[in-house]
Formats: sequence, structure tokens, C-alpha cells
Amino acid sequence: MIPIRSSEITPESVYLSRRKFMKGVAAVALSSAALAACGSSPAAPPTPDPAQGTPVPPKASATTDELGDALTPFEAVTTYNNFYEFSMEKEAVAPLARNFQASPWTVTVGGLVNKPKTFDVAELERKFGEEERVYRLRCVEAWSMVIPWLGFPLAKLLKEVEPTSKAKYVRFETLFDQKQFPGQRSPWYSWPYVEGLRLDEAMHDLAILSTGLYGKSLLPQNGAPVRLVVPWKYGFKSIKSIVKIDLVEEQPTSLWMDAAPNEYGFYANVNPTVNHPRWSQSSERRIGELGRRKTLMFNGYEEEVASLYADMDLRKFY
Ligand SMILES: Nc1nc2c(c(=O)[nH]1)N[C@H]1C(S)=C(S)[C@@H](COP(=O)(O)O)O[C@H]1N2
Ligand SMILES: [Mo]
Repeated sequence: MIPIRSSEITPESVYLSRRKFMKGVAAVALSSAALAACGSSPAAPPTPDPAQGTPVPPKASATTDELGDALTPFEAVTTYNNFYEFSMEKEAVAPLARNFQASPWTVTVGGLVNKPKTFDVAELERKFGEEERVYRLRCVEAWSMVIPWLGFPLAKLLKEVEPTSKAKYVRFETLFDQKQFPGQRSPWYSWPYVEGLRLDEAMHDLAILSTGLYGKSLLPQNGAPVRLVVPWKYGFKSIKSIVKIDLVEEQPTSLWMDAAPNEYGFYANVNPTVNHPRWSQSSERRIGELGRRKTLMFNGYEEEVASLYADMDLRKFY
């Protein structure tokens, strides 16, 4: 039996507090409607740049994803967050994350590899570069955003450390630090947050390690300084603030599989035909829009990733 928290729509409490959620969504929808009514693009308002003390507007080179869907405003991307290490309350995450120390920061890559190595984040960026990738993020709670990430393919890092022939999966771990992450004092979850991918999934070009969004370094609420982004899977697979990456032989057990094995599987591919035990996955609410839109198979990346699962029953391996 898992504990139920009556706050937002969360992976473990979707049916509670629907009223409060609707209030939040209406506010976001209103603010972007107001922007659109003024004839301006849905660009975000300026945010203070701590280095300069003057507001620098966040910018992305793209304005839509490849399907023509508008970017979700920076404001929403950075204030409506799931990051349980800070809070289970989406709007509480950003304020609590303000003083998070994301530097210095290292990522230790090891396990079944020929060349284990600890990387400084700056070194990761230098070595593997930074490109913009506009991806849809589809949360298992049935809301979604379109986010212009900055990052590099995870495959580049994996090739660098040379997985051995025994390596079958990649296991990711978030920082464990109860001083900085008050949520990690909660006994209901097996901290630190852990996620995993099959090695071929991890090697797919769409899977990136992200160090920024909207042309700027990641803010703590989005997983600074480095987080995973796997756009064809539910958002919870995209683990934040990573300190450890291990190549392993056995399928890792993620925090969510551990917390509710009947609700969250290892694969967690976006699939409108397989419902969550407590709600439908056939449609979603795009943050900033009124009404719902149909959820796309593999979140719209079917052409790119379906071959990874050609011989699998996707109803069984959810
Ligand atoms: N460490 C960690 N990573 C996490 C989470 C979390 O609570 N802790 N939440 C996940 C969930 S449920 C989602 S939907 C996305 C949200 O990412 P965003 O806040 O940057 O949009 O982060 C994922 N990564
Ligand atoms: Mo999520």
C-alpha cells in the first residue's frame, strides 16, 4: 500500500484536489492567451540573470516542435515542475529550489565499462557540445509541454566510456543530499531517485543529457546541472540532477517501480492505448491550452523508436 498525498495530480494521487489543479492550469492558459491577444509570440517574460543583474529574455532558436506545436512558455516550464526531492507540490518546487548548489558538480560513469570516469559538468559540455532539441514532454499524469532543451546525445558519453559486452542496461541516480533536498527526508520513497534504460534505448539519438533550456543553463527546478530527457517515454523517466551513471547487466529498479510496481513499469513508453490503472492515457492537456488533445503513440516519436520494441508486447511491458 502506498501513501496517498492530497496535493496535485501526482503519479500517486490523481483523483485528489482536482479543483486546485484546474485553478493552476487556468492561470497558465490565461497568461499565454493574454500574450497571444497582444499579438506577441508566446515567448516568456524576461528573467533576472544573476551574473549580470539585468533581465535577460530566455531564447530558443526554434518557435515550434517538428509537428508545428508552439513552445510552452518559459514561465510555465520553470514554475510547474515535478521534482519530489523539493516538494510534491508543483508550484512549490521553484521557490524551494532557488538556492540549490548545482556547482561544482561531477557525474561518475562506471559499472560495466572499459573506461570509467568522473566528469565535471563543464567538461561534459566542452567534450560533447550543446545542441537545441525541441521535444514534447508528456507526464504520466496526462499533461504535456513542448520544451526547447539544450544538450547532447547520451550515446556520445556512453561511447566515450566503452560499455563492455556484459552491459545491458544503464542506471541513473540523482544526488542524495537531505540538506538541499528536503523531500528526501520523506520515508515514502527509496531515495535517491533512480531511473534506467535498456542500452539500445540509451544509445538512441533522441535520448539526450540536457544541460539547459530556452538557451540558458538549467534552473534547479528543471534538474540542474544535468538531467536525462527521453521524449518518447513518460516524463518520470527523465531523471534530474544526475550524479551517477552505471552500465549494468540486470534491469535496474526505478524509484517508481519500487514505490508502485503495479502502476509504473520499467519501459514507461508513452502509449495512448494502455491506461494507467487509475486513469486514461488516451488524451492529455497541453499546458497553456484549453481542452485536451489526443496522446500520440510514443509521444509522436513512433517512426524513430518503434523498432526498439518490435518483438515486445507493449501491453505487458509498460
Ligand atoms: N530526480 C527527479 N527526477 C525527476 C522527477 C523527480 O521528482 N525527481 N520528476 C519526473 C517527472 S514525474 C517529470 S514529469 C519530469 C518533469 O520535468 P520538468 O519539471 O523539468 O518539466 O521530471 C522527472 N524527473
Ligand atoms: Mo511526470
